[in-house]
Amino acid sequence: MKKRFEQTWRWYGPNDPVSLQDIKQAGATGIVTALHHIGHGDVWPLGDIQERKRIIEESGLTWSVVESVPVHEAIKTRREDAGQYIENYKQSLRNLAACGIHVITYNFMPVLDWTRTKLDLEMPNGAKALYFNWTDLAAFDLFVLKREGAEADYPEKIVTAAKAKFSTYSEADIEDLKQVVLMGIPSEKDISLDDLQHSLTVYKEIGFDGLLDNLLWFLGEIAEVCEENNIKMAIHPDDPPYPILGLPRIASNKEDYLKIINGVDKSFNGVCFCTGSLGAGVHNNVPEIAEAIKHRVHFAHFRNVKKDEDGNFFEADHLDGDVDMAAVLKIFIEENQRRDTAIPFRPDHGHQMLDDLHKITNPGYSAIGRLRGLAEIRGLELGLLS
Ligand code: DNO
Repeated sequence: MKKRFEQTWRWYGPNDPVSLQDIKQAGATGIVTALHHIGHGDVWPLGDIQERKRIIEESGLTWSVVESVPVHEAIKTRREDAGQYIENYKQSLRNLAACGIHVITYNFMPVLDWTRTKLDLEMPNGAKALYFNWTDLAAFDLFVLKREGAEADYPEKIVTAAKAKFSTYSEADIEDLKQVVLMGIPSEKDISLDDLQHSLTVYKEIGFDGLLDNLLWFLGEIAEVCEENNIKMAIHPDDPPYPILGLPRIASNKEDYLKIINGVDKSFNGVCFCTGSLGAGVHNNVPEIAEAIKHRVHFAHFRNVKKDEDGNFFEADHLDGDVDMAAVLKIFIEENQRRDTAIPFRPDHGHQMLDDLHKITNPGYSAIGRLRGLAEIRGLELGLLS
């Protein structure tokens, strides 16, 4: 019998409006979660991990993947006090491994995690999608953040459009845009404009090469603990896969990923392959990237995007965007047959649709849109396997 992927689902913990029971009904068996109540950089206590695991297992599910153990800014910037944060990170990894949890997602994006400019772009069928628009980002950058030299980072056409658009914004529009751009992970603290401004100066010094060095240094520091505890680290791509707001980004395309996996050439050092994040890059050929790094993929996010000629994109239905999902799946299905344990994937994001339109949901993480995505991907996998 051919091996199938492990079907997982991101759950934000006991406060997530989507319950573990809902997730079971969607057909997933694995949970992807994190201890969002633990401050970035602090050790994840054994007791808290055990408690979360108990809740998940009581529902008949398995805690398969951690997303994420956040990497503290002190490590990303290799600040003087970074050593303490490395020790904490290692202890969190040991504690997770002691509970039987071995796949850890993380990212190395400076300051901001994923970035969008609108969370409720209405689709022709009335569903709502997440959206990224360069003109809005430039408007934020130039007139809200007021970053020095920002104009030079955008094509003239975008600067002109941003000026025109910003002049029509009300106070409320500006506040909305600010909130959306600075928004972080639900139930974690959003970043403030002041923090962001401060970080811009720090990262300007570090640049692309410095940030890549810091990542490889971090991986080198945790290598022994990962190998001893059979931990698999999975770096999430930059989302979107471009330097934004003048911040360097080092996990945006095939070349970046090859530098990362070859930089610390050990099997623990792997990738969370996100088709949506990589697919947002106008020069990224997602199946080609999958082919190049499939051997190091420890976890996958399946999601789709549709881009326009300026690189603006919205999140499309899972099988209906620019990414050829069948081509990507074929590569991972084949890879999965070579593995001892099935590759876990989750349907990443989904449209807010049907009943969820009347509910308060976490942007991208409402139940029904993801249920649709999971069902479509599961069907596609089965079809390709037969
Ligand atoms: C967005 C997610 C990201 C991702 C983290 C991984 O929905 O894909 O938030 O979980 O960047 O560290």
